[in-house]
Amino acid sequence: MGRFHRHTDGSVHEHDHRDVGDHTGYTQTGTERVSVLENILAENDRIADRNRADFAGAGVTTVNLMSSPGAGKTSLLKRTITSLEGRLRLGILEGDIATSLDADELGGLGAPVSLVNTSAGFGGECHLDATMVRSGLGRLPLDQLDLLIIENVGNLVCPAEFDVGQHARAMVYAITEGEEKPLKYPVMFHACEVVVVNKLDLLAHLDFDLDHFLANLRTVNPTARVIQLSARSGEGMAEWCDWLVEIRDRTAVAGAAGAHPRPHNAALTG
Ligand SMILES: Nc1nc2c(ncn2[C@@H]2O[C@H](COP(=O)(O)OP(=O)(O)OP(=O)(O)O)[C@@H](O)[C@H]2O)c(=O)[nH]1
Ligand SMILES: [Mg+2]
Repeated sequence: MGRFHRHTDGSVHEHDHRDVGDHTGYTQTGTERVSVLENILAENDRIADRNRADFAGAGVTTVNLMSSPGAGKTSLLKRTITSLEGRLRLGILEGDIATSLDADELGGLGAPVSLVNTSAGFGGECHLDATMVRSGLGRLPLDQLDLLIIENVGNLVCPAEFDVGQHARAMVYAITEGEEKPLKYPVMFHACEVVVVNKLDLLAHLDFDLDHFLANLRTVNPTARVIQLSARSGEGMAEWCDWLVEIRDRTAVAGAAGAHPRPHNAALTG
């Protein structure tokens, strides 16, 4: 899938404004490309709204967890399943291009896991979209869950561009990735309300400048909650789990009031 995205700019526009990029360089197919991409996004949003309605009907809160490959999503989820035991009934939708490796790792820990491989009928896409998520929901006992965490495909770009019906987006960033990543991949860092800064156990062994990273993050997302964590040592897990309980409580209250708005979307023009 080529690079495109949508941005919501409520201060200027009264409605969602789609930005599918400048396709004039494609002299033969520019117009067709724009309209195909707009159709794809519109269809995705329709399915995302259906997912959202189903989540509301089942009373389940959904978090879309994203990161670049290897930042530590699965490691974080393994600890999360055991840490939340007795507090929230958790389910996992595991997204990967191929293999059941992560789903197998997470299975048997006490949470139901549904695997969606994008190579199995979805063209091997580098992200989950709303239809892919929907395809995995039937394998989960949604009405017996409080919280569903979607482990998106490892990729620092495309996953942030697709609404899958989630209540909140969170990301894992590993300190081995370099301080400049928020500036180079602003859509992802901007889209998330929580940034888990992982692999802190390695801090003493790297020349990573945490303050520099945090300053870069603040330039693209001044309000993101930062949770410093090590999925290896367990440091920071309590704060992460408290946030999950908090988002669960927040959306449950909104649900009781009948409010299920489409959440804030990736909002940077490229
Ligand atoms: N030292 C250290 N290693 C970690 C930590 N978290 C994860 N790792 C290691 O980082 C590697 C990748 O972790 P995963 O949890 O598989 O990362 P992921 O984001 O799920 O990867 P993909 O699903 O492939 O995108 C593994 O070797 C983990 O053991 C951490 O906090 N500290
Ligand atoms: Mg993983």
